[in-house]
Parts: sequence; structure tokens; C-alpha cells
Amino acid sequence: MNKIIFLLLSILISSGCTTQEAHLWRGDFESGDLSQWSYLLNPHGLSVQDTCVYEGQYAGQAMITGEPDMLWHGNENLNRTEFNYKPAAERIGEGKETFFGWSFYLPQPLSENKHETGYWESDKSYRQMLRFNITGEDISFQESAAATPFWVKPGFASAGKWHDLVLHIGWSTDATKGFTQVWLDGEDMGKQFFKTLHASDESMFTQIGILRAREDRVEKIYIDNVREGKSLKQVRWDNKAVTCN
Ligand SMILES: [Ca+2]
Repeated sequence: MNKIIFLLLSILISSGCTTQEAHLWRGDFESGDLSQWSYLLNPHGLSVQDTCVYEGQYAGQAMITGEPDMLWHGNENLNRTEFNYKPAAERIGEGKETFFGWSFYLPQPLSENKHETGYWESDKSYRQMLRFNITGEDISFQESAAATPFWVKPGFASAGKWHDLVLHIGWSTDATKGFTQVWLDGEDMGKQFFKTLHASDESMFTQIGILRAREDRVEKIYIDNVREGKSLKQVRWDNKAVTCN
């Protein structure tokens, strides 16, 4: 009997059962195209590039201009180009939790106007519930309906270096049960409770790229290492400092 158990254990170990569990989803651009994403909003601004990556061979690029084709329905307050990811419906709902992270790189600092990115929005009524803002080199995070952010981290969105964001979201229509917790390059920015799920019969998606009020300036953000996991441990920052020439 002991020999059988030993044999079974050997098979389990050699078949990789001790290696890290696969992510629920990855947006690492290693397919060499944009096929990993659920939807591409103003796709003419989105591409794959291989000159500045966080990991692997490829990363994404969102490049925005002030041209009319980068407005949304002609609205000058919706000058945008974004990668969209919608998790499987059964993973979002009352009491469910999402562990999600992504890395970004700015070749040049963004302008001093507000840029919304990495927000989560409901999939039927399109209500944005939570988001990051980048204004110049400062990043902030907020409940979308609030007038002021939970916190601001001056200088975090600096150019010339990869930065990493991790989000733990507890989904609830109840403001006392819904929550988010954010880590910036591994630094815990705290946990806040608010209504994160717009409606119990809706799911949520995220959009990563640039959304701003129209301006003439051309701006770029590189995106890589986007991952959804089953636990915080699985999506936490790997403490890798990456720069590009
Ligand atoms: Ca990659």
C-alpha cells in the first residue's frame, strides 16, 4: 500500500500539481495581438508593441489624439481609447470577490488634466462605480460617484518606469458590504467600503487605457501583465523593477 501511495505522490508532483495555479485570465499581449481582450474601444488607438514590455515579448499601447475619431459619439468629454475586459458572469455578483492587477508605463508624463483609467462599469446601464485618475504624475483612486478620491499618491504615475496596481474588490450593492483595497507597487493603500455593484442583475467590466476630456496633445500609455486571479497571492506585484530605454 505504501508503494502505491508513493507512486501516486510521485505522479502528482511530476505532473506539475505543485506549481502555481493558472490565473483566471491574463492580458499579457503574448498572443502578439489584441485577441485576449473582450472589446476594444476606439481600436485605432490600440496596438501591440515590443519595444517596452513589463514581461514577455509584447505589451499593449493606447495612444490618444484629440481627433474626432477618438471621441465617443462626438462627445468632447469622452476622448478615449481603451482595452475592455469583462470577467465571466458567474465571477461577479453580490458577495463575489475579484483579484485583479495590471502594470503600466508612461513614455512621457500625462498632462495636468484628469485621465480616467482602470475603471469598473456595469454591463447594462454603463454606470462607472470605481476608478483610478492620473493627473500629471499623481494617481488617485475613488468611488466614481464621490466628489473627492479616497486617496492621492503624488508622483506615482511618473514617466520612464513600469508601475503596478492591484485591486481586491468585494462586489455588493450594499455600501456597508462592498469594498476595494488597492496596492501601488505592493504598497497597501487601505480598504474602503462603498457600493461597488450597481445592480444585482448586472455584471461589471473594466476598461484600461485613457479617457479624458478632449485635448490636442497626443498621449501614450503602455499596458502589460494584466491578470485576474483567485486570490490576492496570485495577483500580487512580483516586485520587479523594469525600465525601458
Ligand atoms: Ca507581455
